[in-house]
Amino acid sequence: MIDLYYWTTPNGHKITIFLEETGLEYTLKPVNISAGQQFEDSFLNISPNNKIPAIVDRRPDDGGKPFSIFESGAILEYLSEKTGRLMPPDLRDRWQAIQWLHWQMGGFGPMLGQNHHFKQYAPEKLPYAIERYDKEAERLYGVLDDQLRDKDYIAGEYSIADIATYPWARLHERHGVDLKDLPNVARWLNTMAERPAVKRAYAKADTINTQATVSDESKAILFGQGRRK
Ligand SMILES: N[C@@H](CCC(=O)N[C@@H](CS)C(=O)NCC(=O)O)C(=O)O
Repeated sequence: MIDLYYWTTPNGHKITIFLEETGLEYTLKPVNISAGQQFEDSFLNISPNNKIPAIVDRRPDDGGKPFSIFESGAILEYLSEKTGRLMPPDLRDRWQAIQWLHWQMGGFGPMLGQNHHFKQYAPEKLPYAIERYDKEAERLYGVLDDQLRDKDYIAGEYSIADIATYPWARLHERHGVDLKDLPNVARWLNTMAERPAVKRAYAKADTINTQATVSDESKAILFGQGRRK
């Protein structure tokens, strides 16, 4: 029922986790972003920002024609509304989940992406950029640890806020973050990793792409983009 345009990256994993959690029927449509498949017209019609993930709902609830959505946060909200799952019913808890989803989308994900970029991929090692994003990673993981202090999950009960945040936080080593000072994040990461649906989502990723390294050619594709012609 759902076509998921996907690659094996943190933003891609968010949606496979959601789909595995809810059992919604889906078909994976791999888009190899290291090979430039995100620039194909058929994909751009669905995702004009040339990024995965994106979905097409072949059976939207209004009974109308197939319907596409890009941006992982919007997809999670849409699927949560469609299934009535993974969003707390209580007004205050629901808005906790929504706030933390937006925190992940606007802060945790983008800042950690820059952190990894300047440490791992930038051709020059720029101390200012590395320090800036290391500090930001330290700050953001601290904020998450505080939020998880007295809860099993970010918004109290398990929600799309956890699903959005986990694929990034599980890469804490790559962000230079040591869990020893983040006991609540460490506990939550273990809880998340043990969820059968999370295991299934990552097992599925391994069937799509086993290549973790980024080549010089793919760096040029991913990091050399200007305005599309
Ligand atoms: N805010 C977007 C970010 C998506 C994103 O950055 N996707 C990356 C992979 S994680 C991508 O498709 N990159 C391909 C490109 O930039 O050409 C979302 O959460 O959906």
